[in-house]
Amino acid sequence: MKIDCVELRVLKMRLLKPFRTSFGVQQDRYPLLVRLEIDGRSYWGECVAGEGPWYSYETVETAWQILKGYLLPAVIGRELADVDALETLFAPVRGHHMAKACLEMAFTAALAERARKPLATFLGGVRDRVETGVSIGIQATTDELLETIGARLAEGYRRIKVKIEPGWDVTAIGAIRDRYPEITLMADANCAYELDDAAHLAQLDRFRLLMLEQPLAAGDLVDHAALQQQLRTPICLDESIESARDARHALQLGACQVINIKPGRVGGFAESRRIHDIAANGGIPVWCGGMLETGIGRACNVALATLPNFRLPGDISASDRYWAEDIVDPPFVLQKGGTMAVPTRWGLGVRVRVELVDRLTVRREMVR
Ligand code: SMG
Ligand code: MG
Repeated sequence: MKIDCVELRVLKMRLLKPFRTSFGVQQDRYPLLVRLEIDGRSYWGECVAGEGPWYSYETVETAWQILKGYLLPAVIGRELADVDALETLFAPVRGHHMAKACLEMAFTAALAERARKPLATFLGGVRDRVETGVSIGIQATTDELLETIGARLAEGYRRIKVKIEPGWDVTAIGAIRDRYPEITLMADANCAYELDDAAHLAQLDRFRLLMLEQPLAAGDLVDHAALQQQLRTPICLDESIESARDARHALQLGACQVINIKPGRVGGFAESRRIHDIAANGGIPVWCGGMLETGIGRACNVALATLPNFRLPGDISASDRYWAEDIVDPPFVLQKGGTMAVPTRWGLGVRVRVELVDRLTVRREMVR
C-alpha cells in the first residue's frame, strides 16, 4: 500500500467544561489531524499532543514539525507492506511517539479497511463493548467535586477517576468516600508528588482506591518502585510508559501493578500491543487512557481496548462528555452498564464529518 500524500490540520475545539489537572487548565483543545490519501480515499488519524509541553515534551507545534520534516518524507510514495515497514522507516527519529502514533494509527485503520474488517477485529480484539469510566478534573470546592461526581454517576458512568495534587488529595478523596462509600474510585496525580510524600500518600490507602495513577515524575521508575513498597494502593503508570521497553523495566523494578496504555502516547497500536503482551505475561492488567480526543482518537482507543488484557475500565467517555458536537458520525454514546459499543464498520468504524472539520480548521497544509 502506498500513501500518496498527507494533509495536516489543526482544529480549534472548545471543551464543554474546563479540565484542570496538576499541570494546568485546558479549555480549548487544538487537535492535530492527519488525512492520508491512498488510492483516492482518505484515512484520518489524530495526534494527542497538547498545546504546551506539560503532559509530555511533545506539543502540537513539535508534532507538526516532526511530521512534516521527517516522518512524512520518509513514508510518502513508498510501498509499505505492513505496519512493520512504517515502524522501520520511523525508527531513526528518536522519541516523538505522539507524532508517529497518529500516522501509524491512520495507516492501521487503512489496512483494516482494506482487509474488510473493523479496526477492533483487525487488532485481535475479543469483545464488542468496552468498559468505560470518566476522568474528573480538580474542582474549586469539595461541594463542586461531589456534585460533579453525582452528575456523572447519574449519566451512567461506573468508574470515577479524580485528579489530585498536593493540597487536593486526602481530604477530597475522603469526602468522596463519605458520600459514595461503594463506587469504583481512583486518583491520578500527573507527576505532582515526590518520594518524600510517601507517608502522606499512604493515607490514601484507607479509601480502597482501584489505583493511584502516576504519583511521581515521568522518568522515575526507581522511585515509583520504592513508593509502591510503602503503599497498599496499586500504582498505575501513565506518563512513565512511553514504550514497550519502559513497560518491561517497570515490571522488572516493581514500579507499578497496572499500566495505562494510550496508543497516542506510545507510538501507536503496534507498540500498544507489545506493552499489552508484556503486562499480560507479567500478570498485570492494563486499561486504555484518554487525551481528550475527538471521535477519531476515541475510535482508536475503543478498538484497542477490545484486546484481552484490557481488564479495567478506560478513560473512554462519551462524545458529549467533551464536545457540543463531535467530528465523527455517529458520536460515541454511553450504553447501559457504563460501557461503549465497539463500531462494526470496516476500518476506523466512524465517518469523519469533513464539513464540520473544515469549519473548525485553523491551520492546514498538504504534504506530497
Ligand atoms: O480523555 O477523558 C479523557 C481525559 C482522561 O484524565 C485524562 N487524561 O493523565 O490520564 C491523564 C489525563 C491526561 C490528559 S490531560 C490533556
Ligand atoms: Mg494519567
